[in-house]
Amino acid sequence: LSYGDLIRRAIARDEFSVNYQPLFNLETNRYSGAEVLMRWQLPDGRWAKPDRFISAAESEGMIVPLTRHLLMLISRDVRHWHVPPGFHLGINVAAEHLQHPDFVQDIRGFSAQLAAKKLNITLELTERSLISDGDDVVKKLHQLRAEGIHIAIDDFGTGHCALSYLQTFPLDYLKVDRGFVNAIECAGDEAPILDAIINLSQKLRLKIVAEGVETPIQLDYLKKRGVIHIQGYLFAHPMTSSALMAWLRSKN
Ligand code: G
Ligand code: G
Ligand code: G
Ligand code: MN
Ligand code: NA
Repeated sequence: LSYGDLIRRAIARDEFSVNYQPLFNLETNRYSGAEVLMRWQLPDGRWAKPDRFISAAESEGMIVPLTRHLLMLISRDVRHWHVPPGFHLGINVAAEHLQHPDFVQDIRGFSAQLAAKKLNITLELTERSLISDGDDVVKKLHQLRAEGIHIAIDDFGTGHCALSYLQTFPLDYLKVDRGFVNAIECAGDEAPILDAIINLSQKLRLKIVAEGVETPIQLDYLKKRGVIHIQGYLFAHPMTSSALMAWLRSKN
């Protein structure tokens, strides 16, 4: 069996599940959303590595069916959620899905299923996915934004991309890659690239999310520079849907 066949069989056997990593908002001092992260538990109980099976799904033409399956799994979870209106849900979208003719319809259908919860759905795109078919993608993103979907650039700063795309595409958030946050190791450290990204986001009126925040020193650095949205192990690890609900009940 090819990796693609294994993924197809695993979808049929319901072996995929979803984890949610809470995002903390320093303005409200509350958890204000979560990023969706896909998980695959093999029949022998081991967990497949997400970066491995996701890149395999991409190269074997399975990322679109897998992401559609993921959207179904999320809907199944969210039905049991009690969250305030505007709670953020970040979903990673692969380049190939963005280019797919049914992309807008897939997201629209998903959003319609969850409409009652009034979530703030944010699609996390990589810089790489914006390179090809630019005009077509711009059109799709405008359509979705007109329907209340938000757009984030994931792993910002790692994409070998000309920055001009920041003015071409309709965007809401930059998620600064955790590598730039990791540059802050000790009190007194400077992180010039992180500072530049924060300044850039302010000039462009984009909101910024800091990823991979692991230490109080990093948190303090970000706080001092006005970063509001924080994601990282310092606050919360990825967790199951029911653990997320328990987390929000006890922390918010
Ligand atoms: O938990 P972490 O190891 O989950 O994720 C590893 C990588 O896999 C990250 O780059 C993350 O963005 C990606 N990833 C996790 N879940 C998904 C998903 O549902 N879709 C896509 N396209 N990527 C995902
Ligand atoms: O590429 P993307 O940003 O979507 O990937 C998210 C990945 O980052 C997931 O694998 C998630 O488990 C991981 N992650 C989340 N918070 C932290 C953190 O504080 N430190 C590290 N090293 N990884 C993190
Ligand atoms: O202590 P409490 O249950 O309120 O903390 C909730 C979560 O928020 C914890 O995971 C904690 O790490 C995180 N948290 C909230 N505010 C801060 C802060 O200012 N500094 C640090 N280090 N963690 C914080
Ligand atoms: Mn992401
Ligand atoms: Na990222």
